[in-house]
Amino acid sequence: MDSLTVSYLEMLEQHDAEACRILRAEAARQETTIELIASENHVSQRVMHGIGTCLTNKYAEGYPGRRYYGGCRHHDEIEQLARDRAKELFGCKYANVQPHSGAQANMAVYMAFLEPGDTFASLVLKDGGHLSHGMHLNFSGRYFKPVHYPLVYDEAKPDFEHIDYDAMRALCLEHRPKMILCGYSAYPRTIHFEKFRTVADEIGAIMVADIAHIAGLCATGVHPNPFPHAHVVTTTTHKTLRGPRGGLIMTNDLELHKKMNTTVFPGTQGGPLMHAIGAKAIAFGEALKPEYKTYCRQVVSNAQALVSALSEYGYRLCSGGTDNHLMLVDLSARDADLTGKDAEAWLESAGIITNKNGIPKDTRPPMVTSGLRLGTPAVTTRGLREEHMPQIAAWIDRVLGSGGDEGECAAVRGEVREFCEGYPLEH
Ligand code: DSN
Repeated sequence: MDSLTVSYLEMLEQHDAEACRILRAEAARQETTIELIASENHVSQRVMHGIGTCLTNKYAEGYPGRRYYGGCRHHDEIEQLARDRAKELFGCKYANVQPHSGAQANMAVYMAFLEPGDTFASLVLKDGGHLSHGMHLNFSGRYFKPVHYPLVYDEAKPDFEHIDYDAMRALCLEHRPKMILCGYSAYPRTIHFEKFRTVADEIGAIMVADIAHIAGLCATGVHPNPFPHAHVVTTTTHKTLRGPRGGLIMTNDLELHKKMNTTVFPGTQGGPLMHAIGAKAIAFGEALKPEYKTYCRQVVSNAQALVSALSEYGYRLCSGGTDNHLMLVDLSARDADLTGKDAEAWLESAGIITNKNGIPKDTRPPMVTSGLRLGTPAVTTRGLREEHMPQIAAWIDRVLGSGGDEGECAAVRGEVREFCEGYPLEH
């Protein structure tokens, strides 16, 4: 735990022992477990405390220079700083840093470019897409009409379980969506943004890249940047980007920018979370430093090392491996009866935090699944390197191979706890 958090908790204890106990317990959980959820990270002290500032006290509806409340001078400055740093980071002309989350960013984009009932193209959730890319219970599936492009499902093909770009084009020519969405939550391979743009131009559609997962990799050139191909880029700020929880929308087109400013506020949000915007500015500043690029490279090297180590135990990696920070493990190749639900629970009891995840053609429901999604952003922040990945794979296999045996899980829990002591969460 970092020193500022320690003093904050000491102070809180005097005023609210109950809340303090919960926060201490969560801090201890994070300290003593290995975090492999691909969408999570450990922020720096600067970002952690950057979100708990006096900026939270202000209403600042509107945008810098045009607010609906007085007293916004410093809020204008911090929002402009966040915007400027985002633009520099991704090499684009316009940024809106107000979305409260990635889903909110996407909602503003849908509202800017689609009318209710309009068609858009995306990847389906179980193939690696996101809730806000057309899931039937989400606003995106309820008010708009998704058509889903497929992966390559033919095992004999070298690009098995990669995006099927030819089929994506055919689907778009048939349905003529107004918007083509790419960028995913559980897809481990490089995204060829230019192929989406070519099809978007053919049918006069808007091309949107939701880079929530890979934002940090895109910003540092470790994954291709969606600019200049995408008309619009949305992202979260808290995954590989290692900032506070939040969203971001970017574009190179002034007219699109103006339209989306309106659909963020007043379209879908009220007062911006200025404390979160302050922390975004700080996080973007960190991401502009050379050491962040080294970090992003290491994230991918660690993911590839974990893929190799898991393969040796007989696990099948969907899409044949990874080019980014995450991997999707098909558990059925190791044990046909093993579900993602059990694997997640057993690993958690051993101090290894993961999430169950559907795999392409999964026959099990989303709360059960046949897959496990793993990612390396958090462990890399913690200082782990390629040489540590075989140990993590060995722990995973011991737990899963034991069928969740309580004694074995407890033994691994002890080893994980001891290991974590060597990599404290202060950075
Ligand atoms: N829930 C996030 C993830 O885990 O990928 C996506 O929003």
